[in-house]
Amino acid sequence: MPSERPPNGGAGGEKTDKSSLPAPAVPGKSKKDGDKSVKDGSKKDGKDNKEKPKSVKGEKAVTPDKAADKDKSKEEKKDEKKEDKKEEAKSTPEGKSGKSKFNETSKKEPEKKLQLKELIRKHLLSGSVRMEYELWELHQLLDLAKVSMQKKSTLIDVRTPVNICGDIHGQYGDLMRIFNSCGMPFKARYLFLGDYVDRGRHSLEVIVLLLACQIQFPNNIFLLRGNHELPNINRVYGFHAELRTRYRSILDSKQLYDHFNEIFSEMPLAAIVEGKILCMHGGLSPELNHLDDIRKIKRPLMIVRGLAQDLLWADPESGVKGFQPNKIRAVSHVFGEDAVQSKIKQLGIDMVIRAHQVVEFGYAFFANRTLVTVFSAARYHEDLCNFAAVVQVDDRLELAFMQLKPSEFDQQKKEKIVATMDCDEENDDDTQASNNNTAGGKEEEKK
Ligand SMILES: [Mn+2]
Repeated sequence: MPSERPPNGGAGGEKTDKSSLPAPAVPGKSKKDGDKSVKDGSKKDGKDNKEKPKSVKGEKAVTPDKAADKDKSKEEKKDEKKEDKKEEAKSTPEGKSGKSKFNETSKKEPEKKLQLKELIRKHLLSGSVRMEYELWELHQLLDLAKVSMQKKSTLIDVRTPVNICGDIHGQYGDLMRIFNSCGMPFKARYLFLGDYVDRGRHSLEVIVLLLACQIQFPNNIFLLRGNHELPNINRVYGFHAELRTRYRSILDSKQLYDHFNEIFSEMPLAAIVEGKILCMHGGLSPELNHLDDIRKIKRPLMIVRGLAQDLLWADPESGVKGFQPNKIRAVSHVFGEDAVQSKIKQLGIDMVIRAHQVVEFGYAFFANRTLVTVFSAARYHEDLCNFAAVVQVDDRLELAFMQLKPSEFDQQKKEKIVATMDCDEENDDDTQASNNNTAGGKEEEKK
């Protein structure tokens, strides 16, 4: 079963753990046509149909994450200690006054200053290749990111047009494909719904590029927190191991890992697009009765509970009445169609867009199309063949869906067999990333 467990109960940080595979949590009747509120035209062109993955049936949604509650206490204590020090870190991003505890590292090269634009340029020009980052530049980036996050409300206001992306999970190639298709981050507006790290092989490239863009283009790039931006999760599911592998010194990698999680704790938890579309990583909450309930949540949050926890972890589920305990994840809630309908009425919004579950075509509807699940990591697991998708909201609040196809699936499978026989080193096919996808048809959203 898909499970994300705390260190003691878990698989020791193996991101490819087979046990973390599909669970039948279904975010709804997404493919049903003829709903009055939205016309779904996006999958009707022959191209898309041709490319449909064979191996995934129905609208299976994977809930890869299970909560990791039980063994938190150690983490919590550590985290609390950290809180004390945090005050000091609110200084200038360049850390000239040495306020951040991470400046030890940057101090070694005090004359160097992060060239943010250059960093972004380098990423966008090189495509999806692995980058080399100096420790001091990462710490400086994180200091800047912190200042930038702290300026934002826990519920951020986002204007249209906007591209809304679900989980990326270290699939840097997919992030590049998204930028190629929907527009470069200095031109187009993006809202990311969290889960940048873990599982994929390039968590660092994904989170570095996105943080850099958010700092450089604060009115265009918005990042929300996902449940993988929690230390008890990203310690186990890949991010921690990636840093350890790339920065061999235990002290260096620990400082870096802690610094990242400090920034994650400052991330906003939800967004509201033009006052009408509520977006978050997980889902709704019985404790969400007014949008101000989200605005009132104070950050940093090292541990999430109650409303914040539901925003990061909850799932929609067919057949459920109201809110029920989320048994698959062992944390937070599942909520039924009735809960979506009553909450959107109560909150005075049109609809909800969230991520957090793998869906076959990259997006799926729920509750009479008043909720959309979007997932932006294609072929998320070697046994899956899911599309990635991006929800594009235009000025009239109409939705379109851009899909990235797992088109190389069969070919890659063959190559993998050959590669294994040759004892080949891993090679990144990500570089093929191109916009070999089609924008979906226009979807009209109700008023
Ligand atoms: Mn998630």
